Amino acid sequence: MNFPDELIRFLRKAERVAALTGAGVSQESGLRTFRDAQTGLWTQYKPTELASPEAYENNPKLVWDWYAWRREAIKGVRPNPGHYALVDMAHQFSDFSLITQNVDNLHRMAGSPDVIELHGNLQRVKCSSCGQQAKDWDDADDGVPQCESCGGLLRPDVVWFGESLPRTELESAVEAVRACHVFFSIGTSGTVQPAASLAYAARNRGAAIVEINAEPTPLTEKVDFALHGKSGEILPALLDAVWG
Ligand code: BV8
Ligand code: ZN
Repeated sequence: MNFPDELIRFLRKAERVAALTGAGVSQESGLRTFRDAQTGLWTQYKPTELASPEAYENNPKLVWDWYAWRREAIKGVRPNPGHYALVDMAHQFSDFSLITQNVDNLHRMAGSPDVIELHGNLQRVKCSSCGQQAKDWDDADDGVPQCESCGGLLRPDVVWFGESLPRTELESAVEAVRACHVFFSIGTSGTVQPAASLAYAARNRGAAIVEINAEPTPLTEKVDFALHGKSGEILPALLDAVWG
């Protein structure tokens, strides 16, 4: 796999870098992306229908079970070479920020030290009333498990459509974008806001934008370097070409 000399030169001298990842980086780990149709008993639902406070209000058990099913589904899933390449890439720059839209915990599992999780994490569960993190809960429970402090119903600690992003994470992401010389957009269709705006904010600050994605996206025509293909193949090859 060869890369433009200009990109290689640029990365060799870059100091501050930010990367935003989406479901595409987990696709080679066997996780379907949001674009893919739901599988199994969830086929009749669209993620946007279930990942919302309204859906949880109307039918907490259905939403709880969907997330319990997703936690179960990722038990056997492991990071892929793309996740590991991002762990290595972080050491090549004086300042590297990894921002993810994914809730699958695979960046942490791969060893990325600080991951800015814009949309939360499937492995975390909190109380829908008092917000306290739940240490453990019984997934087999036939209802929705309750908070041990206040008895409120538990919910996944993820950001639903219509919910605001956690303030600290969003501020860290905006800070990283403000300062970066290079911004990677990896495995994301750039359809969900405000995450999708980060690339444009970086571009407006004069950062070079590198897109690594299986197919073109609305961002593609605005980037400096568009690398189309699988992130699990491109990222390790890029690491090798620049710092090999
Ligand atoms: C908010 C956690 C303020 C839950 C997620 C109308 C117009 C515009 C915006 C809105 C609107 N109405 C509402 C909004 C805002 C809304 C939004 O953006 N909606 C969209 C659908 C239009 N956003 C919100 O609500 C956000 N909050 O705005 O707060 C507010 C407050 C009150 C009222 C209004 C606003 C909250 C958004 C967070 C939602 N939570 N996840 C869960 O997971 O269950 S979003 C979820 O979907 C993911 O986290 C991710 O962000 C998104 C999926 O996107 P991608 O990751 O990009 O995945 P996708 O499948 O789309 O693309 C994958 C790409 O990878 C593809 O391009 C594919 O080609 C590529 N690929 C595949 N394989 C590979 C690959 N690339 C490389 N290698 C491969 N192997
Ligand atoms: Zn509680």
